[in-house]
Amino acid sequence: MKITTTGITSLAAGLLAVSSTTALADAGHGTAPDFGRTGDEHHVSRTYEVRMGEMYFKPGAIRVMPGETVRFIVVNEGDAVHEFNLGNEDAWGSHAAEMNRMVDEGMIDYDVLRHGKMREMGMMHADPNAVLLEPGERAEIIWTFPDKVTEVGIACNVPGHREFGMVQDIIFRGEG
Ligand SMILES: [Cu+2]
Repeated sequence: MKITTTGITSLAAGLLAVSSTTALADAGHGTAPDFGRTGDEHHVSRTYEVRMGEMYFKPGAIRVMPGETVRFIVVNEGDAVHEFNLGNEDAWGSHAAEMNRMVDEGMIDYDVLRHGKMREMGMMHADPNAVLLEPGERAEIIWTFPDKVTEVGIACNVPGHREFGMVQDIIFRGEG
């Protein structure tokens, strides 16, 4: 029965991944707490290079204006796989289960991402608000922040990392 169960689980995961990608493309984060959406590169007014390592993001203070579109150039300068995930506690909480499963299923090792396995399981980790990088990799996210000040930050949801300090608020100008 184990094979059957695994088959169903991975099919369900595949369907889930497809439907959530579609929802994100259509409507930002739908009814989820609004922490922004994918931005247009023509509207970028600020660029941050964010470096990730064990267990930090640099710079430690990222400041944005409400409604601003920011380009994040994300570099993993550490020795382990790290994630740059724009969101809030609720979003990270539900995403953490997926990340735990990716480790359990061997999709994420300490310093390697098994892309073949991720494809196989239908878990390509292609959310517009996040990138998962091996040591030495870099990626870019263009993000438009909400018009009003809201709770948003960055976190690494590789199991254990957020708990060990890979999380910080993004500061809206005027918040101090
Ligand atoms: Cu990390």
